[in-house]
Amino acid sequence: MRASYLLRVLVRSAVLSGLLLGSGCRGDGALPDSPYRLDLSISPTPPAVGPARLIITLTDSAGSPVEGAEIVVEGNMSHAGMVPVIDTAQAEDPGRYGINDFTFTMAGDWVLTTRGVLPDGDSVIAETATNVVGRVGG
Ligand SMILES: [Cu+2]
Repeated sequence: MRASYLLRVLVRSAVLSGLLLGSGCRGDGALPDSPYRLDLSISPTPPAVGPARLIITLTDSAGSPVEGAEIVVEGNMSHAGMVPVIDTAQAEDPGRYGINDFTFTMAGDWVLTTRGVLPDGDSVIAETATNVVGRVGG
């Protein structure tokens, strides 16, 4: 399985339920009518239980970085009964946002929902499926 966490980008009124992806590699990023592209990468890959670094890049239709967005990532597991993990990304470089210690609380299948609100009020949503492994070396 490839460690590509690039997923579809949905703009506004995105329906998130039912979008669980079975594999970590899917698609080319944006819906045809989406003016934005939102990519999420996770370090390390695959992530382990505990803190991981998330890097989010946001670009417009011309590939230019989009600054000043408010970006929040919510992690949910594929089974019921888990408390979601929610964290806010900090701007790092133009069009790049990061979370240094997004904490995966359990091994298994996760879906990260990244929501971005742009300065002009537009919103972007992307979903990223990943498998979290047990902590290595205790
Ligand atoms: Cu769980």
